[in-house]
Amino acid sequence: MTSELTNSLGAFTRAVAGRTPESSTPMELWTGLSANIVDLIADKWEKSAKHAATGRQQHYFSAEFLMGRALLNNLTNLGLVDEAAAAVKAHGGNLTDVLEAEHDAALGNGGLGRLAACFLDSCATLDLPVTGYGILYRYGLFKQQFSDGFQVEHPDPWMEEGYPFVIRREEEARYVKFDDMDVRAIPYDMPITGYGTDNVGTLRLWKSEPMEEFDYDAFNSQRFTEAIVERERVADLCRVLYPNDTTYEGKILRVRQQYFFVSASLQAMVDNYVEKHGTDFSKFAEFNCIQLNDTHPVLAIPELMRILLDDHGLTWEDAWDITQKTFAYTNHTTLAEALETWEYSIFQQLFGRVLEIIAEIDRRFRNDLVGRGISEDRIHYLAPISDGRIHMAWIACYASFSINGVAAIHTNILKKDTLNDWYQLWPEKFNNKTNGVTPRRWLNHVNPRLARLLDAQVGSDAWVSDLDLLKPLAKKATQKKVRKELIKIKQANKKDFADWIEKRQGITINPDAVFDVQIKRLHEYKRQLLNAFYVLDRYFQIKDNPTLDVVPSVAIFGAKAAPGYYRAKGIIKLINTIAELVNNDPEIGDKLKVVFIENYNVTPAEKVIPAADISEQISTAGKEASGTGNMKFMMNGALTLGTLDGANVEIVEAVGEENAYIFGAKEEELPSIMASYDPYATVEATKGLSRVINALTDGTLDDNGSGMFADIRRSLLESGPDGSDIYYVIGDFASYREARDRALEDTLDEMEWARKVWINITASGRFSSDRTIRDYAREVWKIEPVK
Ligand code: Z15
Repeated sequence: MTSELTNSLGAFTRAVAGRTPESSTPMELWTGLSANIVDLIADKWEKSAKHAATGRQQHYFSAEFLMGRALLNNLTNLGLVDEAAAAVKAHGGNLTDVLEAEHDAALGNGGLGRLAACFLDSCATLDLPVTGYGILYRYGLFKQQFSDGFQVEHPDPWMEEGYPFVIRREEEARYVKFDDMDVRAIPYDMPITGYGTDNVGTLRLWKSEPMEEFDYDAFNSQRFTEAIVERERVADLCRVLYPNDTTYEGKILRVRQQYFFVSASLQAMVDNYVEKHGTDFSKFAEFNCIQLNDTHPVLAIPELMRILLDDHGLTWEDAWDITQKTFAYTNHTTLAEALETWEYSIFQQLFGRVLEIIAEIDRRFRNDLVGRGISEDRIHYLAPISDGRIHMAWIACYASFSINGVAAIHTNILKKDTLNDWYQLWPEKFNNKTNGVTPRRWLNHVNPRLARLLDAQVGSDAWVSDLDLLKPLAKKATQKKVRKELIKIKQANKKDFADWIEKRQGITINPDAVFDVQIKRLHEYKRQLLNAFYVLDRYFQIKDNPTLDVVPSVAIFGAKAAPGYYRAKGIIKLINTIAELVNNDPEIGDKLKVVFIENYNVTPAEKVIPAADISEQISTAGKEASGTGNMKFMMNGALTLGTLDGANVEIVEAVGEENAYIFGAKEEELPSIMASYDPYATVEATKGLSRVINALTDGTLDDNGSGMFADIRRSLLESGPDGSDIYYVIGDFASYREARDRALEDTLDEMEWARKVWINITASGRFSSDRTIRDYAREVWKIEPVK
């Protein structure tokens, strides 16, 4: 009997590709199958949206949503994986090839964007009335290529071949006005399915278009080219995702993007409110709440004020009261270079009225604080406008009823340092919401072997939407059978990864070696350099003593550097250069290999995480707000080799110190350490380290004359603001080496290692984004599931 999908798939490939499924390419089959799936979702989606709109709603504003692939996720949620495989097969194709044809929707840089994607998944699964709002970037995060070991960036036109998972909603278009241009904002809605529920959420991504498709006058005159240029200027707005993670760039296009998407989103929200409740806005904040994902959408604060004041005639007091009850702000970093401040003159040029409103917020803020007896200096520092700049984080802190950090240690640092003044003023606003990741994608989908073991142990797949069900299984760590199963699963996953990377990059690795993985954006504070130095040190050790008995390991990296971040790019070149040296030395063989996954993204993460033995989470203590990769590795049975930073602290708390490898200076120790830190002397005092550092410039490693390696060396050893090893790479090296050596040795006792692995997996429940979202829903958003 042919299934429904088998019958319908042909109709969809004919519609989208104009071909029979038999002659469709994998990409065409992907498009057809995806359109078919949207067809199957449509009715539930419509119902969910109508239903959610009747009560209190939550709105998640984010400049980034790093969604990755959608098809398999949706097939899984709908319980249609087997049927889809059969349908594709019936037409002479193969589902795996079809799934592999999908582009990643990389509308985000790293942790912040992927967190937003995990949150949407949890909201849908928990039946919560939450909508995401962002930008439909035409180009996602750049594609990374290595050329002679250097990173080269290429554009990522991710939906150019068609993308059925976003639906253009022409009738929901809005106008966004800048002082120098008006644009049309058209929403493209993406359905967000949940696991084991008919509820379907929405991600609304806005695209900019010219006010009128054709300026006929212009087109019919000599101004033809100008008319085209004008069109392009508008299309420019959403053209590209800015590729900086945790760094701020004061580009005018970027602030345009920010205003564009928050203005369009707020207009839609306010219109919906008026439609349901009329123009009495006193209940606006009862029905609507907005979470600001970092400061990128903070312009929503003055923009809501503008809409209420100018479009609906509210008084300042009423509008401000509503605004203060509507917004909640999440901070994601303590790094000073990430704090957004915009030049006053940019705001003057783009949106004078919004600036006027910010100036009034500023005036009232200053009065308010004078009234509280705060000193002039502090007021000046905290004011929305000071020294010719607009301070987005300060506007967020002042106007929001909730301010949260993303891990316990991070929230504490916010309270005691970064946002201490605000904490003193309004302690009740502060709360912690430790991040989480969705176990649907990051366990069930990426690691089917482990998922089936968990099914068997739990007695059902209930753990997929209730990860705390794994907790009582911890005691099975004593069972030999479970541990043997675990070992087999990891071996099989490693074999899969080895095959994948061989096919993708032509590098052969031994699946029996220990897989040690560091995948994240390239940043000095994340200390990929520490990892690279370890590898180089080990290489020298083996060279000095070829019979040295080492545990074979593969150091696996994946990282993109912001295109303008010179030193990060130098570190990429360094890792590739070390890889070249190590991998081509016959004396080294399988003892040590280095793999740099090119074009690291959500999909490569899905391939490598289930295969990892060791999870590198080695940021300088106090610098990584939370980290979320750490949680994905834990769920998949990799042990954390890390500092007491971000959510690592809570991971260690959950598994016990004996089930992780913790090293390095602690956050509270670092200020006094750094006060008298002498990196040069520390190099001298650390066995093997001077050889490693010297290799940067003594001819051992060749940076093709770029000067990048000398720059890295300088950043560590030279004194001055750009030197002095501010991330304490040299200082933590000995302690890191000891911990990593110990972890490698410990893998030799396979059964004992498997015990630790099991403890990690079964303790990962609190790092499910379902837990995080329940906490937001209960404590901040005040929303209930809608059935
Ligand atoms: C970003 O990915 C993060 C923070 C930022 O301020 C920006 Cl602009 C981008 C990351 C944090 O570095 C990471 O520690 C955290 O886990 C993640 O946000 C999600 O909260």
